[in-house]
Amino acid sequence: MARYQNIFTQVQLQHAPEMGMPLPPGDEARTEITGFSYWMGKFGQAQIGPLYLGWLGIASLLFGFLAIEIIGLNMLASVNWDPVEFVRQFFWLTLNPPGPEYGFSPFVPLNEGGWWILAGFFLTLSILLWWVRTYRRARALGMGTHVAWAFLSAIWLYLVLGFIRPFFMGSWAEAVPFGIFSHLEWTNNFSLQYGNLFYNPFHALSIVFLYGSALLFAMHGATILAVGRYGGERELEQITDRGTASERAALFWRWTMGFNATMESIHRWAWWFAVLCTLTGGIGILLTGTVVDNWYLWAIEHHYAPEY
Ligand code: 07D
Ligand code: 07D
Repeated sequence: MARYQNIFTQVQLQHAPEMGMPLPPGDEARTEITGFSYWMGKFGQAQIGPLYLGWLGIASLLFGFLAIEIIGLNMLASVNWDPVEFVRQFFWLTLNPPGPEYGFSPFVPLNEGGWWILAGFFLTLSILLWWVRTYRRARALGMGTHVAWAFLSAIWLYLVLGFIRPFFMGSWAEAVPFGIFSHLEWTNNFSLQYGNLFYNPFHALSIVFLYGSALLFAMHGATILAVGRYGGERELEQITDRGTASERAALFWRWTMGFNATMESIHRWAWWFAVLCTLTGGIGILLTGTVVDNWYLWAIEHHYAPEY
């Protein structure tokens, strides 16, 4: 009987926790606590921890907690501090940015958007510190910093939405509110106000990479699972030999569509598609209202939309 077929049928071994390589002296910020979870083992590794929690991680968590606290307490205040109503109305509660009368001033009364600026400041600090953490942990492990740069692409879109574009528009009121449905309303209104985002070619590009990421993920995930019976997920051992899972996986795509990615290039495809989704998205949002006021009229002018 095959004992090791693929990630979903791993034999779970309970053993002394694997602590990883020793860290250089003075860099011992790993928590020693570890545990095993049978159910986590069904989805990934059964061993939980050790976690590296240096000062960057702690500071990031603290600032993130502060932001969530400000958002939560403001939401609670908006339902007269009634915890039942807070839970009942949670999805519709919101903390809004300052109104247009305040422009981009950093000095806004707390209850008129000042709390939003503070929460946004702490959230951004938290995200940026977490970014440094992804960079530094990768370096400490002697890895490339690809994860950090991909994360930065998402942060770029986040910063365009909440800071860079409002800065260029001279108004906090352009920024996204904190709230589940309120941020969806903002998204809808943004499209309506600027003449239908579907006519913004960068929105189209962003969608291409979003859909493309899902397609690539499906193809890659399916391919590797399909060669799981030959040990395909153990990629390193597969690269040099003939007749391996890798070779079958590559041949499958060459036979079905005439072209195959390589074991390395497929991950570059995935990285670029994901990164370009938020990179082009951020460009599209930044151009809106600053360079282009109405995407539909822009599209007609540039023969991107038909003139009815
Ligand atoms: C699965 C990884 C885990 C992450 C999760 C999200 C929070 C927010 C805060 C109550 C894929 C954790 C959520 C920490 C709690 C408060 C104040 C990632 C996975 C599970 N959105 N959006 C959601 C954010 C924008 C849009 C869901 C964040 C833009 C649409 C969730 C940001 C626009 C839809 C959420 C952000 C936009 C959503 C699920 C920041 C244009 C949905 C997200 C920081 C891009 C979907 C009710 C998810 C939904 C949804 C979070 C920005 C549009 C609450 C943190 C302004 C159309 N968004 N969003 O799974 O169900 O992501 O909404 O920029 O349909 Mg959004
Ligand atoms: C938001 C990056 C920031 C997130 C960060 C994460 C935390 C939580 C918690 C760990 C998502 C921080 C995380 C703080 C930590 C835990 C638990 C990435 C974010 C840093 N659109 N649209 C896009 C489609 C329409 C609109 C992108 C489709 C309408 C606006 C995407 C359709 C209108 C914006 C996309 C459609 C409209 C977008 C987002 C279809 C509304 C944007 C890509 C089929 C009625 C955003 C250029 C992404 C953008 C965006 C898809 C329709 C509005 C490809 C498929 C016409 C305002 N739309 N859209 O990765 O970049 O987001 O646009 O109709 O701002 Mg759209």
